[in-house]
Amino acid sequence: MPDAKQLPPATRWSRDYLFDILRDLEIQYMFGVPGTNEIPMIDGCSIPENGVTYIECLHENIALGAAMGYARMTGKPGVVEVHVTPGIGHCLGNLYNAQKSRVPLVVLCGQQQNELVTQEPLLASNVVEVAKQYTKWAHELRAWEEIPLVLQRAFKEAMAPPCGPVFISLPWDFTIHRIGDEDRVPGVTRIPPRFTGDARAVEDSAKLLAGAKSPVIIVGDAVGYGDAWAEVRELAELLGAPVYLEGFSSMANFPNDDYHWQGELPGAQADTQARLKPHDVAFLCGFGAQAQLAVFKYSDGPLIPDSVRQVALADNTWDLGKNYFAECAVLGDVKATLPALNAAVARAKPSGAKKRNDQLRAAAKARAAQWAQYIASAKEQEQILGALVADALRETITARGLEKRFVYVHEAVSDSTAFQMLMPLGTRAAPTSYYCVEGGSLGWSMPASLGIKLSPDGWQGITPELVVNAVGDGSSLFYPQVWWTAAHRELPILYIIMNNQEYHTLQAGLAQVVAAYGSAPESGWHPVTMTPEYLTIRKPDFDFVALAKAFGIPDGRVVTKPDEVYEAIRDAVTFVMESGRAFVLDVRTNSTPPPTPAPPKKSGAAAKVLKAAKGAAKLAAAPEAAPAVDLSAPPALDAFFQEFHATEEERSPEARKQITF
Ligand SMILES: Cc1ncc(C[n+]2csc(CCOP(=O)(O)OP(=O)(O)O)c2C)c(N)n1
Ligand SMILES: [Mg+2]
Repeated sequence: MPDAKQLPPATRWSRDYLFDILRDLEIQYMFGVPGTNEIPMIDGCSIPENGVTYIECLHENIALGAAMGYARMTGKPGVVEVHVTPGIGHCLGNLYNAQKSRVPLVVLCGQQQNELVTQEPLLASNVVEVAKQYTKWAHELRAWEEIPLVLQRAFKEAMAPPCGPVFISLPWDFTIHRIGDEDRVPGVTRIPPRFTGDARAVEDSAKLLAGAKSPVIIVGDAVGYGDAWAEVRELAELLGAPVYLEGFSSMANFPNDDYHWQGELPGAQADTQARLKPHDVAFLCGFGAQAQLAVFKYSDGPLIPDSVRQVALADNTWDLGKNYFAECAVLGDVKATLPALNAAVARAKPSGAKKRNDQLRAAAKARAAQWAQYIASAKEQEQILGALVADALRETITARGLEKRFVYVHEAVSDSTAFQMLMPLGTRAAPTSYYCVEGGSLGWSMPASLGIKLSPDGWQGITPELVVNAVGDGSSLFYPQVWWTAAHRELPILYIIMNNQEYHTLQAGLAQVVAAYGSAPESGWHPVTMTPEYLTIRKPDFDFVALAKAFGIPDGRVVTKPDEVYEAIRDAVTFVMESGRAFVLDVRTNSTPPPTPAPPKKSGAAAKVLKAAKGAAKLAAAPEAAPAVDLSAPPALDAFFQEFHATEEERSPEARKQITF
């Protein structure tokens, strides 16, 4: 047996084909959990000339999630190395998230020795079958000679529009063949993503949109990935159209300081229908997640009502007319195609746009006022409402001028509206300033924060000097061992645990199921109790600061009172930015909705609303003068709908309940 130490350092092995590609694409990290089979691959990370560092994770779903964060923040594929059947099995949650969010990944799996697989050795199975349905391509190598061919195709596919994960099973013995110095992967084929849509289809779409009496735009992740805020803003202005984001947007797909912004579509069938029904034409712009809800009845009709004519633009055929008929369908990149569409819409001079823009501006002002009022009242409460955390982050980030130097990683599931409204995700930021996933498989944010922090050059003009991850207590408990990697790699990340000691989202989900089926003639189902213990996380209670300490993060703070929140966040941000170490804030947020002191204020026309806005500005200056504010749910984001289309019932806090999944 040759002694490795006696071989010349330039000796090349078949595993080095991977490093040729990583060098070519300037990919600096490989994420994984080691097994014997992966050792030759991981060993390649110890060769300084390869320029690749192996990031040790303590669970495969962490490795996969971290690679997603790296991919997001670099625009390049994340690379993961997992171990046989349990390795790929463990990372399915985030693999699913990556597929839904179209994150480019190359997942390598160390299969057992090729000659042995048929005999069913330890840990082996048909791993391609496991990964297949969540990937663009899943393949097990037939011969070691295939490695350069397969890897170049894998990276090419992961990066080709629409991006996504690819899975490659490598029988481990294939990776240690001697190869010559001249045996190299010459490069990876790159397919430029900015292709424009058919000119005729663009003209037809513009005609339909410009002729609408009440157009609406729904933006999906393709807008964020394409960095196409400016183009969508121009179209929204030309049309006078409100802009909704798809539910569980992976990025900030539209800036929240543009008055057309209406937040994400709601997560219930009737609510989605109500938002879209007032419109005659909808523009589905890179909108992939067209059914982000859990409870649906065919008898109650389609999510986009039949009365709404549809125009769709996407970089793939699947999303065009996916669920219903799209009268105009344009296959093209959003950023590359919108200039032509906008020009055609401008030429057509849509009527009524100015009036609608005025209404949208007034509604956005009114919404800001309602939120100022809500925050002022929240500060006076005994318990901490989640919105205070978002508001405090906004205050600190803007005070320190970090708008282009922070990334917010979101998994504070039942506080989504507050974070989306209050975080500085406006025109000074970029789509990549916000990270979430479309898939909804919990445990995406803490892993992703690792990979985001490992990408200092950033993307879309955003650098991750400050990485803040707000995460529900339940969600954080899927992978708290993330903290070991954060400590081991000295990654200064601010973790904020929204600790309400429960699965609040699921309590809302239970209420939604009962509302939908409790009185339905074909069902009438009711749970044994509406307040089940299995939806709480108590007895024993968690102390997240102590938990983080066990994983090697000694710095943290428990926050229990509203008046501590702002100072705690200011100090924690200073700590992570100056010490270079992670910090954990365990924020004890309210677990049951606070009492409702008064019904929501009735307001109708925009004039009335503006009056309220002025009042709220005063109120923010003197919060002690705050009148009773309904705190049972945060104010709505869809201001245009609330002011101009909603019924009194639809304006109620009940109707603003969170998305459930
Ligand atoms: C892997 C996975 N398991 C279970 C769920 C179902 N689920 C959806 S929301 C939720 C509760 C999240 O609790 P927490 O993070 O504490 O946030 P809260 O709802 O309390 O704000 C659960 C368990 C899921 N989405 N993904
Ligand atoms: Mg919770």
